[in-house]
Amino acid sequence: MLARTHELLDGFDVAGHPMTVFSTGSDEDKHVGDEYFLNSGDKIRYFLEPGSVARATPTQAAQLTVPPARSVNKIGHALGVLDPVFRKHTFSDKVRGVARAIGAHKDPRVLQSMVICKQPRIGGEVPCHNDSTFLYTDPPSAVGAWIALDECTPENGCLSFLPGSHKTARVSSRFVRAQGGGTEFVPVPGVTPNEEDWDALDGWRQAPCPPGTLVLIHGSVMHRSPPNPSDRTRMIYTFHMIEGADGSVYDEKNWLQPTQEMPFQRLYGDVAA
Ligand SMILES: O=C(O)CCC(=O)C(=O)O
Repeated sequence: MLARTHELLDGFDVAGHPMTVFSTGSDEDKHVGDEYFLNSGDKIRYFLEPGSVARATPTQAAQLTVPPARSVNKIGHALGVLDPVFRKHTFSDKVRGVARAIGAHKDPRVLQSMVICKQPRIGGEVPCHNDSTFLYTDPPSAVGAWIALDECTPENGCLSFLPGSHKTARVSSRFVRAQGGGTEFVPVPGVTPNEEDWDALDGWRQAPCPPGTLVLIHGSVMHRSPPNPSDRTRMIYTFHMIEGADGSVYDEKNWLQPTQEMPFQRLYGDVAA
């Protein structure tokens, strides 16, 4: 998967990428940027590190300040379905066996699969969050499968977790498509938000790990990762699972929506090789 990631990055062609939209900030261009993000659930798209783009000026278009292969923050969000290498690993007997062993879902569906690059020196932070906020189901059911492709250390931005937070954090808001375009957080009706400032609490623990490690992330656990100021990449591959069996509702407001061409794939179903 690491070799394939480098192939994808080396093949990344910035021509036609809506990079400019993130820089000019005009409403029309922002709309193009939103479209690029919101319709990425059934595609392989490249999202840039803010630190890799020099903003447009009146006399010059936005441009990359680093080579294209170094500019990418993440590649998603249907990598595990559309790319043969990532698909092979996502729908492997090994992964299916792990999903059966943890028994979180009767009929797990795979969604939001991506590589996060955390590029040397410019790799940005992933702020404190839990995954069910982003992939909201009623009841909450998200589980992340996160696989280190590089050595992940405190120096290059390994994950940190707040142990036990999955038992107390309520999924009280969800990340949805905003009516006027773009995205926003809205409250989950009937769920009282926690009062904690999770980020500021004591007890956060870093989770360094060697390449090849699979980390299973409970949909309610608070986690985060800092920027990568080091000279080494911190590549990881992650996909998420939700309950697809009757009784679980995937929220129609969620930022990521299944499409007719690509419904969320069944982990235990047949996937074309
Ligand atoms: O890899 C990271 O730094 C963050 C990943 C993450 O937060 C997630 O997969 O939910």
